[in-house]
Amino acid sequence: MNDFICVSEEVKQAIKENKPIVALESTIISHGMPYPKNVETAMAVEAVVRKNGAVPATIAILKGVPKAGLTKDEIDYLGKRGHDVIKVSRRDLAAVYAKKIDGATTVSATMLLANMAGINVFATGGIGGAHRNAQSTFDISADLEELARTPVLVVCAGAKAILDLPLTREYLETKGVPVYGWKTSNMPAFYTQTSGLTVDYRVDSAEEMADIFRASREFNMGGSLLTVPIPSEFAMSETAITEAIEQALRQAEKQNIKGKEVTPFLLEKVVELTGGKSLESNIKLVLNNAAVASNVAVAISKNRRKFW
Ligand code: PSU
Ligand code: MN
Repeated sequence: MNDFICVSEEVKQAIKENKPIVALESTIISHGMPYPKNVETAMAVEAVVRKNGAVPATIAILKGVPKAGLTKDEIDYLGKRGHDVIKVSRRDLAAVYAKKIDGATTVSATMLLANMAGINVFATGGIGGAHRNAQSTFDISADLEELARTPVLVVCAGAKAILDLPLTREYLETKGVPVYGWKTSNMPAFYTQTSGLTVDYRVDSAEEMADIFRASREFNMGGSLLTVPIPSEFAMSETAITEAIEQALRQAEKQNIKGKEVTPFLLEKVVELTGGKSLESNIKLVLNNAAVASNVAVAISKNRRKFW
């Protein structure tokens, strides 16, 4: 474990005893959902992790201190401050630390910090990816590069169709990031169960995923992506979500939204345009991913052979 990151007593103990731990990101709290649903969801996700036998470690930077394992008050603080907290991806870490300010970590920064702390399973909703027109804008999330280099298993519901999913898929392939499908061969598209794309390998149990992930560590392969389809009862209608996404994209273009603002802007607009329906689906799939991630973390920790 690295001393640079402040790990809560509970998480520290779990690391020492090789107990299962699931890392959780904080940009989803500050920038991914509105208050107070963001805080309620973050707490519910932690409860699901515990119920499934693992220890939750929500990751963020508070007054410059990178932390793994937040208190309820700290989660509440991030949720209330929302967009006033800096959205921190890999490139922001050093400055936010040295300036002693608050930062909510994206998938990329959460992976990096989780790995520093010795945590190797991470649950979230969706990852960032190649945006539409990335061919000319070069707007490709740092999440994809992080997956290529940092040996953490990220459990998500795929990527949102606000992105160019085929380009995102190709990029992962180029970078050598394995994409697994939880009980499916189709890559899910966040609000819907399929994207029309395939995964590299279907995985049918937590034990199988644990074996594969352990092997990926031995081969020094970098990160892995386990995609879990949203449970069918919570999935959205393809036409409703497509329409909302198209409209959100048009508004982003009209308002000339750029850089790190793009994803939070689109997420917010989609919630608005679906009358909050997409938010409910979003919450359900995050809870589902947290349960799957916990089961995999438990399976990984059962094998006492340590590769890291
Ligand atoms: N996609 C979602 N919800 C989210 C995000 C992505 O469905 O909350 C957040 C995650 O923190 C992710 C980040 O790492 O947005 C990606 O931002 P960007 O596209 O600017 O890299
Ligand atoms: Mn971007």
